[in-house]
Amino acid sequence: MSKPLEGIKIIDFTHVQAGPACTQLLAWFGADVIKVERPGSGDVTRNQLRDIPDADALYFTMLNSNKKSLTLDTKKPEGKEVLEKLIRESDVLVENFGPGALDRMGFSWERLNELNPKMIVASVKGFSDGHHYDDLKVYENVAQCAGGAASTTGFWDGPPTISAAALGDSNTGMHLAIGILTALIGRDKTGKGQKVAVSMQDSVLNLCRVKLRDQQRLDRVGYLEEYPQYPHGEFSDVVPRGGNAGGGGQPGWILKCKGWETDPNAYIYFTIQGHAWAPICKALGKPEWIDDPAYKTAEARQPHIFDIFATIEEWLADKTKFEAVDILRKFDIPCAPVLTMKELANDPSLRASGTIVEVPHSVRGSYLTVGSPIKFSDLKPEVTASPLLGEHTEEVLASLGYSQQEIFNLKEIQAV
Ligand code: CAO
Repeated sequence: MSKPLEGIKIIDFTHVQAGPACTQLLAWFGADVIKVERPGSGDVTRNQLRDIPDADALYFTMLNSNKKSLTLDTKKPEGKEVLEKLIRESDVLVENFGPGALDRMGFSWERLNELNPKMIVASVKGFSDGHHYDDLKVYENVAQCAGGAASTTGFWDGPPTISAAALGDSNTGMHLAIGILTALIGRDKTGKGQKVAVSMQDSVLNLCRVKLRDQQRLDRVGYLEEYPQYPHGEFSDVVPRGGNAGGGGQPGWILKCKGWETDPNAYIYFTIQGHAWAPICKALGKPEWIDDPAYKTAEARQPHIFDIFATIEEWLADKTKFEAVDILRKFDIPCAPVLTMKELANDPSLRASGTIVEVPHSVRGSYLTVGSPIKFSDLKPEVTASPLLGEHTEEVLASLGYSQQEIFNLKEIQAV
């Protein structure tokens, strides 16, 4: 069966995480993704945090599967010439260089559009064009701070906190992938390419939209009833850090289970859904709470919600996180164990669904990666190894019409 993006040729001028996450996704879905890398060094993540000497680091292999690697010094005239040929026959160019780098290389949007008016040019930058910080280089944690995630994550008595989830990097890459697919559909109608730009700040803020909701509620009423600060604590004029509070209309918290004293992850997340109050009381062996006016409504529960959580923790004291969830699931209570990376890596369900996949690699042996989180009825994305640096240089140059002698000469000039 042909894959939906088969026939779409993508110049992958990306590095580190935000851009590569985007192009990897498109490669899984069938696009021909050619990663253009600097001769001799390539994407910096090939060397970062290596666990095996002389083998591409996991940081690289887990973000660049299913791609080809073409080494090309695009600052040299011969490299520019190859890139121009590639541009003329590609559908998309994706880049996440620092601000202005592509222009300095001689490939401004205007020039790219002139070379191939049908090509979509997709960029990740830290801040959007015209923003007062649009000259800044940005990494993940910088974006989490700039996009509102850090000020709203963590505990109220601690500093702003970074999430381990790549809200700035991979999340921005996913936004960009949506933009590229939209522009491709648009091109089918107009025949024209366009520029697609996503900033890391905007992408983080998009995921923090409920915090902007909360800022407006706070401005209006002066408190936020689902936060731990309510009703006994203080609110200032900015959205506070709410610890592990649920962000919707149902309170939740991370609760200790059996073994928490020695196992830092012996916890579950427990949600108190309003309409599930009766099942919760039954599950906890507290049927008397069902109609007790001090417990019956969400409003009545809120002032002593942490006493309720403490009672649930007493119930959890002799149950592991897995045993607790197995009981609570029967009562329709939204909950989950706090899972470690080790548990996730070995989870049979995730292996069966293709979310955790083992990929053979010619140098490092097999490694685990996260496969497509998007599941289709008519497409099963296969994850193949990331390319070695320059692995496909000859193949790509030959496909552009270069003879063996020209390829040899080019490689000499480029010092590949
Ligand atoms: N041949 C020749 N030169 C190449 C090349 C190639 N194949 N590929 C890249 N280069 C050059 C670029 O032209 C640029 O040169 P100049 O700065 O002289 O114009 C340089 O390599 C790359 O610069 P950079 O600014 O992208 O790299 P950096 O390591 O200084 O910064 C980063 C990295 C990520 C902070 C920056 O790229 C950035 O802000 N990107 C946008 C935001 C982003 O995507 N960040 C997320 C990264 S994931 O955490």
